[in-house]
Amino acid sequence: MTSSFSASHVTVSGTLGAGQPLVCTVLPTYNERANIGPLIEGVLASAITAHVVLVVDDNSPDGTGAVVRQLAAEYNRDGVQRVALYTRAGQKGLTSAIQAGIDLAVTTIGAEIVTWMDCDLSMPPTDVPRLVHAIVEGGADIAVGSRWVPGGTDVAHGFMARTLSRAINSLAVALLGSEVHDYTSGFIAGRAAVFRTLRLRGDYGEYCIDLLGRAVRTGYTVCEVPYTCVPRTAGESKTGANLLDYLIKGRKYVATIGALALEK
Ligand SMILES: Nc1nc2c(ncn2[C@@H]2O[C@H](COP(=O)(O)OP(=O)(O)OP(=O)(O)O)[C@@H](O)[C@H]2O)c(=O)[nH]1
Ligand SMILES: [Mg+2]
Repeated sequence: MTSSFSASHVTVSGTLGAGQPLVCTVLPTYNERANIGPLIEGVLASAITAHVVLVVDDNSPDGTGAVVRQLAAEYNRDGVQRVALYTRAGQKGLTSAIQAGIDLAVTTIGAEIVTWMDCDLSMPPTDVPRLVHAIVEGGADIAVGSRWVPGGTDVAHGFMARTLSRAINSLAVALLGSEVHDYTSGFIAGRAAVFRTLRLRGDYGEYCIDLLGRAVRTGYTVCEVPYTCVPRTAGESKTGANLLDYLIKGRKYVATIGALALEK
């Protein structure tokens, strides 16, 4: 089976948010059947401008793609496409899935702003407009959903994971710059122009440190928007939750910070 994109001719009608920037939210999924429906509905219900949701699914065995196809049939009416599905077969990986989504969003869909987030509902879809607003009204090039600025917090993870995240982010702030306090956020919005110059690198969450570190260095305006990370209530974490999982992840993050600091 080859990869397929069910929105090869995405058309966004002039009646949908005329004069406003088109936003595309990329949703990378692997086995998120129970979460993807409420997430798509939440993103589209709270949208403040013309908005397309693009799910990049790695052929999830739990049938995530079928849920998306059904929602697409409901939402895509009157020549206006709001929900698109890109199914990658024989390919896996969070970073490459997000990058594939960004490429389609910028080139095929013609989005002026691209956002993305985890699909476990830990990042509230109602916060997407706040990120978009920081770009459209606030003039930022990149907006970062941040747990580690005043007004933000993480009630999803235990003490060990939060402490590790804070320690890694403190190191990143010290070595990469204090423009960002949640380098491992994964809840991002950015102007299309940013993604024409910066491509994601890495396998998993470290791509975010790398992207934000290079964005700061490039001189892009990065703005943090506080949000509350809430627990996943359905499906399984792809990261795991034991000490070994966190240490393996943490080592990669520290290595990424170190490599970027030396790359100057
Ligand atoms: N397309 C695609 N998406 C993935 C892959 N691995 C993880 N994801 C998605 O990446 C997002 C983050 O995964 P989570 O399971 O929430 O893992 P996490 O956020 O690192 O860990 P938690 O802190 O436990 O939430 C979710 O939307 C996953 O479905 C993958 O290989 N391909
Ligand atoms: Mg998550």
